[in-house]
Amino acid sequence: MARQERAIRTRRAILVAAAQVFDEVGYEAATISDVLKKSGMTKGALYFHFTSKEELAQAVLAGQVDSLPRVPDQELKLQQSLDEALLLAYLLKQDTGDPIVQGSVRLTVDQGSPKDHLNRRVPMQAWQEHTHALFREAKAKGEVLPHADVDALAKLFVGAFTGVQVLSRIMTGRADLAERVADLYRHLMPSIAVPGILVRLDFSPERAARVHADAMRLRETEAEAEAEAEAEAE
Ligand code: XVR
Repeated sequence: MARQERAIRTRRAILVAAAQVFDEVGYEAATISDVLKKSGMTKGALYFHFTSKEELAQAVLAGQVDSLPRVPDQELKLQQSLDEALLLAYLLKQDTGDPIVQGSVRLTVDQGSPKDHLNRRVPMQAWQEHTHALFREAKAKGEVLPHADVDALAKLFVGAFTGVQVLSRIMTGRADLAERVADLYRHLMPSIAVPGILVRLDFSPERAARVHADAMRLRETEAEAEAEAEAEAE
C-alpha cells in the first residue's frame, strides 16, 4: 500500500475514534488518551496528524457534511433534498447509525463554552450552502414557487432540522427522528414546491431505510470503480 494511502487511513481511523469519544462523553470530558485507546494508534501517529484535542474536534466538525454518503440523484431535486434529510436521520439513529455523524452532530449542537474555541459555524455554514445549492437547482428546474426565497428557506430548513433532531434525541433517543423529519418536510414543502411537484413527493418515513441502502450501494460501486482505475494506472 502506498505510504500516502496508509496515512489517509490512519488519519481517518483517528477521526472515527475521536468522533466516538466526543459522542460518548462530550468535548469537555474527552481526552487524547481516550482517542488513542479507542483507535489503537500510537501517540506518534496521532500527533503527526493532529496537535491537540481542539484540532481533532475541528476536523470532525469540518468533515460533517462530506462524510455523509451521497443519496442517489433524483429527477425531482426537492425529493433529493428530502432524501438527504431522511438519510441523515437514519445515520443519526443510535444503533443503525454512523458514529462520525453522531459524534460531529453532538459537537455541533452542544452549546459548549466560548473557552473551548470550537468553531461550530463551520458545519452549519456547509449545511446551509449545500441545502441552498440544491434548492437553487430545484428552482432552475421549475419545481419551486416563483416568489420563494431559497436562501432564507435553506436557513429555515437547517434550523428546523436541528430543532427536531434535538427534540427527538431528548424525547425518544432519536428513535422517532425519521418520522419527525418526514413531518417537517410535509409541513414545510408547501411553502417551496409548486403544486404539481408537491403531489409527486414521497414523504413516508419508511423511505429512510431504503435511501440509506441505496446510498451505501452507490458508495460501494464508486469505491470499486475507483480501485479499478487505480489498479489500471499502476
Ligand atoms: O441541511 C440539512 C438537510 O439539507 C436537511 C435540512 C441538515 C442540517 C443538519 C444540521 C446538523 C447539525 C446539527 O444537524 C444537527 O442536528 C439535509
